[in-house]
Amino acid sequence: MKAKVLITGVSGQDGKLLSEFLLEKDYEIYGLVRRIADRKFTKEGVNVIEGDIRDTSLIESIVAKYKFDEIYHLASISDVAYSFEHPAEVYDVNINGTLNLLNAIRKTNIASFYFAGTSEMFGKPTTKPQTEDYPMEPVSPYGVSKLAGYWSSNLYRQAYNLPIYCGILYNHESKYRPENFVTTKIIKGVKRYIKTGVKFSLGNIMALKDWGYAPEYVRGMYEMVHNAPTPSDYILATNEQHSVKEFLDEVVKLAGIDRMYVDESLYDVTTNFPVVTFEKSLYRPNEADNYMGEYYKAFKDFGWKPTIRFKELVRKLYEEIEV
Ligand code: F7E
Repeated sequence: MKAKVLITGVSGQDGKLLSEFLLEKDYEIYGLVRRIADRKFTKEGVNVIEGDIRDTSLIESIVAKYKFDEIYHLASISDVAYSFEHPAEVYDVNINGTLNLLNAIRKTNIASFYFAGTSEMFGKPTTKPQTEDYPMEPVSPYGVSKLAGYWSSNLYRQAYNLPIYCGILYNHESKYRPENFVTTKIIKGVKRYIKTGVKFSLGNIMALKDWGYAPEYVRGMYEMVHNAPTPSDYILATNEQHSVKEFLDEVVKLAGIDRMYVDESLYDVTTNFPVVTFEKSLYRPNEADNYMGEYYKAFKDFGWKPTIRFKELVRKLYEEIEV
């Protein structure tokens, strides 16, 4: 009999990539979507279940009915800027959604549960690289909500001896990222400029991030759940740090634009047109930055390491993302 897996958030970037990855293996895959209309964003071969992660009795009944072997809990509101505008909604979905699943698995035998933690739980690190033991002091409602989910997952692991694995994933990108994330926004913005001459805007380009290639990170989730010696917390990252400005410069270079920064804009030297303007209105009330993750524990315990480094990542995304 095939193992049964549930992916919550199956229509998001990581959900789609994990579906692709597991479809190559011998799994019966179930995916939770908020609205049945989201079915079109899921991969063929995935059994779509409609339901709100906040609906306690529905989540309990789904988990009891299907008796999944593995659950990858990826559903969350993951847009950091949005979380400042709608903190209550973000807390509700990200915290209560996680609690619903944790309570449901307490009542059912399950081989493993994966919780999608994030570098945003660290807030504004003052030293780098960060390890799993680095103090967690989030600086956005999103980070706070994820930390509540992370501590709840740790608590249920310890209190009820449950097989719960927590990833602490740094930024990971792919062609499935929508344009509200900066990597896709930059690539689409530059490609649109080339086609139409229309400029676009960015916020704080000095933020320092650790960016990896998302397909490698979903492979990491799977390897963690299957090969870690005991349920634990693991950073998946590249141990490299680059600014948003470096990402922008690489993309502009790939597009063949000779650039010049003047005041609050980036200009195309050949045409003398602005390509990007930098707007204070796009800054976040509190910027989480200085990210650089040490992935040694994941490497030591189950052999995971990223192979795609910054320049290759930018080039791949540039090739894969269309306007
Ligand atoms: O921002 C800066 C922005 O929105 C990256 C999520 O997956 O990774 C992601 O969160 C940086 C930030 O991702 C714009 O201020 C400048 O410093 O692509 P992003 P994120 O906020 O880092 C973490 C690990 C998660 O867990 C999240 O769920 O870029 N930035 N100008 C901008 N960002 C956006 N979105 N748009 C701008 O115009």
